Amino acid sequence: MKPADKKRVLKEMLFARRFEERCYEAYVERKIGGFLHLYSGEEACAYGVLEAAKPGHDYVMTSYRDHIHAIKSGVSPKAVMAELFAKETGCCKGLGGSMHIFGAEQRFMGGYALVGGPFPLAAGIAKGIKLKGGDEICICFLGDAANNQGVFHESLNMAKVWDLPVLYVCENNLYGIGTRIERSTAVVDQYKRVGAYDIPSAQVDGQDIETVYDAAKIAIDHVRSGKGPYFLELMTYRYRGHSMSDSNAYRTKEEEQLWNERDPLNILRDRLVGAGEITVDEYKQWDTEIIAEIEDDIIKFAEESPEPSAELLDKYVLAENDPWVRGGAK
Ligand SMILES: Cc1ncc(C[n+]2csc(CCOP(=O)(O)OP(=O)(O)O)c2C)c(N)n1
Ligand SMILES: [Mg+2]
Repeated sequence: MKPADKKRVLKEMLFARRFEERCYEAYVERKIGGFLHLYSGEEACAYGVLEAAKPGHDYVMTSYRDHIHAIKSGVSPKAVMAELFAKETGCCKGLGGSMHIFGAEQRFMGGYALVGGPFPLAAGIAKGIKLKGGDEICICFLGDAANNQGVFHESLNMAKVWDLPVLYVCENNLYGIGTRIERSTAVVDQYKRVGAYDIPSAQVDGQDIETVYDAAKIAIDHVRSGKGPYFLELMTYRYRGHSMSDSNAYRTKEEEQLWNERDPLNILRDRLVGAGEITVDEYKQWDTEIIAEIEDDIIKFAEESPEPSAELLDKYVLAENDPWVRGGAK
């Protein structure tokens, strides 16, 4: 990554952190309802991989922990926040909510509530790319526990049989809700599991964005050059509970402390400060500006936007009523 890109992406990750923290507050204020899964602590995964990809050209999908992947894919933060506030200006007109962020124009093909649901969908998109002969790839981010779903095996098997242009990214945060990986999973190193399907793979530190970026470059080059699927495992940690309804009582303070010391933002910030690329004051200034932007621009927009009108209730139930579907997928 070039120094200028490192600076930009650090600022983007800081934005993501503040965006998610503000979501937490808005939930406590009851401005956001339903489920809310936050990504704080895992930012280097989405930013590192998507920095190495071509968002808007490549297709991206993930689980319910989806706000930041959508934003890095190009969905406007205002449209994401308005969606969380269930407002008509949201990216799904306020009808989807946190787990169902979508951006057709940006080729962000969704957050999904069903654990493992995106495995076969991503293979399907990749099959479509291959049939059409484009150089796009499909990038599917999912958690570690998702790999215990049957569709993991079915999808990876066919992805290899058909040598599909799909990159599976496993964000291994060591937990599926409150269950630690050793208690649910026979082979804890996830990258080893895809050897059963002859899919190349790697496991790297998901807290250091430069490591993630370098590993993602290799993975993406492999997939884009027509060599078939790749599986990238990123070792990471979420700071908050699984969702807002999780009291997060199953992890030790010592474990949390260890991961806090490997904060993805601090790792990159300290490196850039050490290299003289930024100063601590400059970083603090960014922080102040980002917090203000989120409040004055994004939250204000979401608060002031109208609720979905009653006419919208059945408009998007059938695909044939959706203008985007009628117009044909882009
Ligand atoms: C098919 C299905 N089974 C169970 C659930 C309940 N559930 C929601 S999240 C989750 C754990 C998923 O953990 P992981 O894949 O590691 O992702 P993380 O939340 O850690 O990012 C479970 C079991 C679900 N949503 N869908
Ligand atoms: Mg997990």
